[in-house]
Amino acid sequence: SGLKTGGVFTPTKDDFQKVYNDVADLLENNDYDDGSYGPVVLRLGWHASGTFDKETKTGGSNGATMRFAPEADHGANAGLKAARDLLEGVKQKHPWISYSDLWTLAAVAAIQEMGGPKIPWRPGRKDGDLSACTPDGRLPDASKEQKHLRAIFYRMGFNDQEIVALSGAHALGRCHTDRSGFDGPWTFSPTMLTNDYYRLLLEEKWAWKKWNGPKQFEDVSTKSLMMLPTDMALIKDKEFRKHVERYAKDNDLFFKDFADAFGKLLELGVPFEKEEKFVFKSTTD
Ligand code: DDH
Repeated sequence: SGLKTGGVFTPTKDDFQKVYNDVADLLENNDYDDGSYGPVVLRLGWHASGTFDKETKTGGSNGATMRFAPEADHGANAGLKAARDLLEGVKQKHPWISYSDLWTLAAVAAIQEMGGPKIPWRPGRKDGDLSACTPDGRLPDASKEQKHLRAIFYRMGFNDQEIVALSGAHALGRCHTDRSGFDGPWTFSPTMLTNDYYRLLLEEKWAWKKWNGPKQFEDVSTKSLMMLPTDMALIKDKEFRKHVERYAKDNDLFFKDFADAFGKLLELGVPFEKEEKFVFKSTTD
């Protein structure tokens, strides 16, 4: 466990594994959504990181600025309070960890505990203040298509293949009418990470849902699954579609590329002092 040198606590890998374990213990909960906080905790890590702008080197997970009103209230972050509140108990128990390290580590735990790949992770993020909040509009708008996707993700420093790999996270969780306005899950197993998102995109027949809510697609056969306009853009666009087809055929390839891209996402703009990354034990290992 951590060393105390001159009153300063220096956490070791074991200390971070304890944080991982405490997060993992909180995820399963039959009173919440589909029985797990995993998807919303993952989304917190993604939205904390996905504000990065490579030109100005602003945004990203360093700072955990979503704690503050301007950023917490951005439309894209609606509902993420559930995840921030859940993790507050872990922060109280391990006060030495920064919120920005905690939120990204928790996203790693969520992925691994929902059957996804190991995501090597390293500490080093420091919490910032309100002045580091990013302007609204840096996260993707689900009503748009490929041009917007490229503008948003190229700004972070991702390419087409990485955009498609990251989007496979929509195998998990669901849309909530009281958060984004959209409704429903993308897959039949929203608490288990698989390549089903890609398979369903290609194999199901999708049509506009007839309702009063924002424009979204539903699967024609069961009408219980959904796709956002940005999801459908991945099969409309030839370059994107190529990767959807690769991941639909090969779950191992998806896991590998997802782990690489997600690991990169969590590190955007963070001035790390150390190279060493930790691979956490999952509770099922
Ligand atoms: Fe997403 N996402 N996401 N998403 N996302 C929503 C839910 C979840 C977009 C829009 C939405 C990624 C990319 C995109 C997760 C992870 C990731 C919802 C519904 C909308 C809308 C929110 C709600 O109503 O509660 C758009 C647009 C994009 C895009 O253009 C690419 C990425 C890259 C990830 C990731 O983690 C790497 C997860 C998980 C959820 C489910 C949350 C939940 O509460 O359940």
